Amino acid sequence: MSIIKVEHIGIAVDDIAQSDQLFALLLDRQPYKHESVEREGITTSFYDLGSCKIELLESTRQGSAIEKFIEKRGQGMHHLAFEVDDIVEEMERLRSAGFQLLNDTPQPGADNKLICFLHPKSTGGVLVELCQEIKAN
Ligand code: CMX
Repeated sequence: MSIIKVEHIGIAVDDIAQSDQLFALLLDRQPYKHESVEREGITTSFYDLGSCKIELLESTRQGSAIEKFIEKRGQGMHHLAFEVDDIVEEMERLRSAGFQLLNDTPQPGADNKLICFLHPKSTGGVLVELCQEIKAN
């Protein structure tokens, strides 16, 4: 098995505190985690829906991918993340199939994951993330 399921949907927001109020009301639950990812210049909150999660993303750095996205398109759906069981193997499969990978090697991401993004120009306009849980040895 390669792609297992939709792990989460990423939503770019202007103000995470404000959006947390909206999404807590919409989803009828509180976020289970707030986490900043320095390398990406973002802060996040995660909502657990059982089979899938919702990730809110706010930019914390000028020029970050989230800031650029909101400038161009406004708040809204930013990426679709698929859980994979072997990210290196899956990256190789997709690279060979002609998809444009945005990372040469898996990178550490939020929520204890190794991640890799695929350019939306090669995936029909959807920014796709592959993610694999980092397991403690
Ligand atoms: N979904 C769909 N299309 C997107 C997009 C997105 N999230 N972000 C940008 N695009 C589009 C742009 O609108 C642009 O389209 P047009 O040429 O039609 O205007 C096109 O992709 C290319 O844009 P670009 O200007 O060449 O490139 P950007 O500088 O906007 O970068 C991208 C786009 C995807 C390469 C960059 O955002 C990236 O590297 N993303 C991966 C990292 C990331 O998103 N990190 C934040 C989340 C981290 C996390 O969840 O942990």
